[in-house]
Amino acid sequence: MFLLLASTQAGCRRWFSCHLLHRLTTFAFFGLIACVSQLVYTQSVRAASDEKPNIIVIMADDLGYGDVGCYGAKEVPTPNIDKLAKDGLRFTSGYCSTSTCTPTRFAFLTGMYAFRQNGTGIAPPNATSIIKQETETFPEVLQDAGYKTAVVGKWHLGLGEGKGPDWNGDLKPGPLEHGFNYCYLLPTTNDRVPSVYVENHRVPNLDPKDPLWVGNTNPDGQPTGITARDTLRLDWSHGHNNTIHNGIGRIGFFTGGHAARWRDEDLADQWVMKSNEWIRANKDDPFFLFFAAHDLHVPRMPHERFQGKTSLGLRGDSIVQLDWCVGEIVKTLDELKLSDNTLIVFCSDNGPVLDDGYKDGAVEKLGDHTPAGPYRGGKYTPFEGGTRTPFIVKWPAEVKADTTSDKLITTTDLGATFAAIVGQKVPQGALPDSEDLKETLLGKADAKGRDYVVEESPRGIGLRVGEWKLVRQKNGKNKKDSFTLYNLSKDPGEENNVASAHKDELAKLKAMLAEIQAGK
Ligand SMILES: [Ca+2]
Repeated sequence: MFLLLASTQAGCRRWFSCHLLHRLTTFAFFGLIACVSQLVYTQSVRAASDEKPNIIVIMADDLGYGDVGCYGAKEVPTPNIDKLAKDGLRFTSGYCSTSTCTPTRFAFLTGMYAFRQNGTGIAPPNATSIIKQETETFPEVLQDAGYKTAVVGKWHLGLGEGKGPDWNGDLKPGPLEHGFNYCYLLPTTNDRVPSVYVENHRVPNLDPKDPLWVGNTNPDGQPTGITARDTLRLDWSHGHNNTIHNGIGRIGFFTGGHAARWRDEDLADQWVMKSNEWIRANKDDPFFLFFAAHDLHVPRMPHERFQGKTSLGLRGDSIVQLDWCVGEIVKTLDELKLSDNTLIVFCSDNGPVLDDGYKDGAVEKLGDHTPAGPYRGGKYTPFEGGTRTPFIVKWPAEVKADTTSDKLITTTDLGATFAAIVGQKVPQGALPDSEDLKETLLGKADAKGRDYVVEESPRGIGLRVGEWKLVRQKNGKNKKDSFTLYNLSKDPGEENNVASAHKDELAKLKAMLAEIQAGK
């Protein structure tokens, strides 16, 4: 335009020439600035995407496939969990490894099926460290990659060694000896004693004049859930009738440690506060946080501000509290501008259970809610409802928003998958049953997922291979295990045993399960 004007208006040529030169110089100058800016921007974007992502695993407790909105729940508002799915990838065949707490957590951290080691069942109050010192955990692999690591919430993998945890001294080995730089724990479960926190190696706020004692028998004739049942504010239906704490009977006995005791209603607030403090303190390093929620494990006693929020009673209200926790963590990441390069995995440690030992109205107030979605069974069972659970991944820098995947993936695979994502080699022999499913976890188009999924449970074991599902159920002492076979594509609810009509498939899956269990 300037050139055209300059050639047609001779009288103004000189002015135009000067002006043109000035404009071109200015243009070139700002062009150069723009190019440099673009270069700097590109490099900074590249640096950001090259940066190792922060990783957060939020593991819910006893949350079923159908317990949250994005998996079909209508009676429980879960806007924060639903937003994770909206902003990320939702798996429809995401599994935890076992249908109970301890073995799923063991397999998650060690990348090893719990059946490969004795003593990995539900841990009692005085359990010592279940993870062996020589076993490499994936948080250790992440530490090797330069990560700061923390676990906040339910541990339930034992603390200490020898005769039992030294509740009044150093509680080690524990998470700090298994790959975590920091821990703030519910040491066992909320229905098991002792009802105290553990921070790193110690019970905080413990008064030496009021030492903590934990055991299986009543040491001092204290009132129990049986002798003082009429004083309970949450009655028990089975078990849970030893020491009474916070008006609720527990599994096991404890005395002392009064200044260190928690209130059930405050647990979730503590997990969120400690997690957010730790995230803020470690925001400049790549970090891994294992947020191990206690919700919605019994006794379900959410904070007063969540009680009555659903028509499902305390079980539904606990899901609302869990959802709030998710929102608070995400909010902190947003405030610190860390969300884009933080990989969040939301999952559960086993499927749902209604009456798990307390009369909290979960059965009576269920209405049309289906905790396991369309699947059979739940906690303790080898059926799909026991281990197929919510499984959501959010990582805006790498994972497409609002997508779903039907690929098979399990919590046991997260260790090898995270190692691959951060570019850290897994030591020889470590994480033996954990598959690198990086492409699957990130929702890449050509990802295959697992070929098969093992579903452990105290009542047997399941093996899913594609559409086929083998279930091996225990039938009690001196009785043979029974085998059943289901076709999940035709019968997702595992109602029709087709073992006799598909003997080849049955034999194939039985042989495969035997091989996996033998470690081949
Ligand atoms: Ca659990």
